[in-house]
Amino acid sequence: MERTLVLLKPDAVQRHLIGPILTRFEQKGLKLVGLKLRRFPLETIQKHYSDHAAKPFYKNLVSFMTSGPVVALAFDGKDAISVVRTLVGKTNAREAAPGTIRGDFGMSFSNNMVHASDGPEAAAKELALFFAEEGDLVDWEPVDLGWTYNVDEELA
Ligand code: FUP
Repeated sequence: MERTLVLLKPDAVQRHLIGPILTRFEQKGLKLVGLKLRRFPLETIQKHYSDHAAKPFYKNLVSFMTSGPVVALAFDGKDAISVVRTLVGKTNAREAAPGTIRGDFGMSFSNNMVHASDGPEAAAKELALFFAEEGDLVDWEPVDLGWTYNVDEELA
């Protein structure tokens, strides 16, 4: 099982897309283990995008991500990191495939609604950043786990 971080960016919140986007992840079979609506502090967003600090788009990116509330989500699932990235689609929403979240809901490169961790190292760092408090992440067992997966084959 893997755990990954998703952010619903300020454009998703402003455009009333929290529900439709969350539904995509839930219906896929990912297990929601963390959910927070916050205006995250500037330092949190700067740390989150520290890999991009030298890039020309960094300033706009940080300003966009602090321009309104963001929803932080944590999901568990088999291969959750790549499963979520596939659901989200290409960075430029205009080029993202139909059926993906960006492909179905957006028209922009920068206002692309969703962030998703791009690997295990990033996921660990980002989960620690956005779900740092005791009790932020909730472990529970979905009753349909044995229908979502073939438990013997896939979760052994
Ligand atoms: P992604 O992994 O698809 O979220 O994209 P990146 O980590 O490469 O980039 C992070 C965010 O920076 C993107 F969601 C959009 C923004 N960005 C730009 O605005 N311009 C660029 O040239 C590249 C990224």
